[in-house]
This record gives sequence, structure tokens and C-alpha cells, in this order.
Amino acid sequence: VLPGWFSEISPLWPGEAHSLKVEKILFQGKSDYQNVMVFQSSTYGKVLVLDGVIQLTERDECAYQEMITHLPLCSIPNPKKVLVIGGGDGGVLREVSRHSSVEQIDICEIDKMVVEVAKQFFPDVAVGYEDPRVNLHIGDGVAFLKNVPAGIYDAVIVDSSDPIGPAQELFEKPFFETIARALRPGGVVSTQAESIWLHMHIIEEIVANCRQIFKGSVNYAWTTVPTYPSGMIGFMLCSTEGPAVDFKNPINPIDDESEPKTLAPLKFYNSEIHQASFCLPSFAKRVIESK
Ligand code: AAT
Repeated sequence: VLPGWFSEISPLWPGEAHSLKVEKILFQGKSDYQNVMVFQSSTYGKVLVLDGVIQLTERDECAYQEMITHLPLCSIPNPKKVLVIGGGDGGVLREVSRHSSVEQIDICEIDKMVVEVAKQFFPDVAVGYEDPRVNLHIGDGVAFLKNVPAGIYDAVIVDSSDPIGPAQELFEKPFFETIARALRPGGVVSTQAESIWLHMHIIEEIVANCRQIFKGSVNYAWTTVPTYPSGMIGFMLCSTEGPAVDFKNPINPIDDESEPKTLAPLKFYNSEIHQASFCLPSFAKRVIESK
């Protein structure tokens, strides 16, 4: 490890570690669940790190938060009730709040230190909490979903850390079953689904589980995020049985008119990149479509 640099070392991506030059460490703490760190990098703005893994940087967070949110919400007409699991930084809330049809935004984040740190160091991300439609619950997303009445959400967004530590269960079959139960017929889910370069085995298992559970459609989409391992990350986009959802052709485009003028405009998402994000390299296509 080079002095003055942060290197992202994890058994989830053995033999490689992306590094960022550190200008200054701004926060270091230990919550009940994980180590929390914020530093100022020289080229990506401020960086939020949990247990040594980059969760977001100011420069490229748009590529993740906009895609994980608008891929599901632009695929259904008039989303009204949305649930976010994880996502304590508030970035996904900020994106959900661009949708004027939405009436209720529930979020269940396990770690209140993430929320506090985001509000202190990442105001342009935590701005999501300023929306009066948001209800914050601090707790485990797995337990929260078990207690949700059936069929109440139009969309669930699982903005989860990697499957080591508190997020492990968020990648397992029983959790996906509780999501399907919480969704209305034809409701949609979008989950953080890791990298095709690093985690094909994890993706294979998630896809197999989702095909059994979600009787509408099951798709993998992806985006580029330079500071995530391998520079890309994917999402599972699934719908429950009911009104058909064609994720690849967004029917609820988000336009500048519908955005609250208090937010900066979208930086990454548009309808063309929405459609393109479902195109897969052949090696991934073979595995994902065979499941
Ligand atoms: N918004 C982009 C950053 C994330 S944050 C993932 C969040 O999930 C963290 O705040 C973490 O505390 C929360 N979390 C983890 N486990 C649970 C759980 N069981 N219930 C609720 N919230 C949870 C995603 C980063 C992706 C990193 C890719 N390498």
C-alpha cells in the first residue's frame, strides 16, 4: 500500500486494488455495524468508505444512483410508493424525488452513522432527505421487509453494500421472496448486482433465484462507475406477475419539467443509456440468459 493513497483491498476482488490519492482524512468512526471513513481525494472529490470498500465518490456517484433508481421508475407508469433498502447516504432518495408521481418514499438503512456522515460531508447527496415524502427507518432491511404488508409497493430499490458484512442476506433467496411479496402485481425491483468481470458466480445465483421468484421479467443491466471494482456495476431489474413490464423500453421518461428545480439536473441517466444498459457482452449474456 502506497503512503498517502487509499487502496481498496478485499477478498471479493483478490489480486487487484484500485487506489485513490488521499488529500485529507475527514472522518473515521466505528458504528455498531462497520468502520466508516470519509476522505478528500485529489481527483474524485470526497469519498465514503465502509469497511475499506468505496461506497461513493462525489464525482461518479451519479452513474450509480441515477441508474439504480431511474431504470425501475422510468419503466412503470406513475410510481407512487417506493421503498429503498440501504442507501443511507440519501443519493437514491434524491433520485426518487425527481419523480412527481411518487407519494411515499420509505427507506430502511441499517446504520445511522452512514446517514449522519452523509448529512455532514455529502450535502449534495444527502439532499434526498429534504423531501417531505421520505420516511427514514433505521434497521435491518431484511427484518423490515418481513413486516411490510403484502402488495403495497410499486417499486423497491435495494442499494446495498457487497455481500460481506451486514449486507450478506440482501443477496440471498429468502430476501428476494420478501421483496416479491411486498410488491404489487407488476411492481418492480432494482438491486445492486455486482460486476460481470468479478462476480459472475454471484450474478448467476441471483439470476437463478430471481427467475424462480419474479414471474414477470428478469434482467441484468449495468453502468460504469470508475471507482467501483472493475469500473462497472450491475443491477437486477425484475417485475412481479401482473401488468407486463418491458424494462428495455422506458415508458415513463424523466424530463427536465418533472424535476424539482431545487435539484441539480441529471448528470448521467437518459432514455438512450437506459436502453443501452441492458446490452450485455457475449460471455455474460450466455450465462445470464441460460439461467
Ligand atoms: N448509495 C451508494 C452506496 C452504497 S450504500 C449501501 C448501504 O447499505 C450502506 O449505507 C450500508 O450501511 C447499507 N446496508 C448494508 N446492509 C444493510 C441491511 N442489512 N439493511 C439495510 N441497509 C444495509 C452501495 C455501495 C456499493 C458498493 C459496491 N462495491
